[in-house]
Amino acid sequence: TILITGGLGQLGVECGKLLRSQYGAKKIILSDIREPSNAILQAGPYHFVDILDPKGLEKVVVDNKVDWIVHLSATLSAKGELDIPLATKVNIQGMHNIIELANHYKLRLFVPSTIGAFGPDSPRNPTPNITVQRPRTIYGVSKVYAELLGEYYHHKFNLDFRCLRLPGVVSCDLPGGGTTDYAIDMFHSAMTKGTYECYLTPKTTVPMIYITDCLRAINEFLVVPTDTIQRRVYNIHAMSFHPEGLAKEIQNYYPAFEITYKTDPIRQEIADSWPEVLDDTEARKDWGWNPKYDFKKMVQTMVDQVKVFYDEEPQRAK
Ligand code: VAH
Repeated sequence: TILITGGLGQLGVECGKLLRSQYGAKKIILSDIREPSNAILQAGPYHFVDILDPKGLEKVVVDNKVDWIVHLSATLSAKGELDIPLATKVNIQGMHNIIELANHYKLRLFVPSTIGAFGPDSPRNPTPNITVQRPRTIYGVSKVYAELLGEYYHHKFNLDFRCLRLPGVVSCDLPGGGTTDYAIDMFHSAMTKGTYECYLTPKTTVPMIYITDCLRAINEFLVVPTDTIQRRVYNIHAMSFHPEGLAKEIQNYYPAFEITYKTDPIRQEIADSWPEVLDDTEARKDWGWNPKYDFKKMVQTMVDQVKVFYDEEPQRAK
């Protein structure tokens, strides 16, 4: 059985769907600390579990004979800068609880890291797997902690810890609290308003990945035999783009779409400290990582997805 924490989040919901299609609905438990929709409840097991409650976590693991944990709960970059104590609790204490549990029951543990685990002192183009990591967000600091803790438990206790440093994930579902969310917001605004006021400057370039590629990477990496992976933490890369480039591509579908700019200094400073391109040579060599969505295919797919999103529930466009 696989337990997904952050099961109601941007990655959690879609990750649940993918893993259930692979292993069967009953084998995948979504958990979060929010009330699930009826659709979520009908799709398969859901448990209200707080990663800050070790006993509650342990009960779900024991009662359901969990053997893998996909730990997606996190306070993202921008939200973390507005509530450092929350980000510290969720991303650091939460990670500690999860890894202690995984080690106690010898579970396979996947935890995503991020381009945000690098900072202004790291090489930006490309950013290698191993380099200086001095992130300037509590989110980034907490993800470096997660990487280091995971590698430590692997070397000390042979815990099967696996981690992928993810680019900004583009998906129809709005995550909330990220710095890369502009890319998602732009599609929704292009469809519903025809204009978008971007909080980053036109040429701010960061690595991005379409959610289908991101979840396929996690799914494939989860089953790679542990002795064929050379490292516990890998960069994966798919594409890099900036707001101006994205707006131009969207105008191929919405010719009247207009973008304006009103920089948010907090999120601009975060984005400027992040890589522009991740070097993912080793992931490609060691376990066959290979993205299928390039920039144009991602935009095409997102335009179609956002259309469905509003066609299904027109009131969402209010
Ligand atoms: C954020 N979307 O913006 C997340 C992600 C790489 C960025 O970690 O914080």
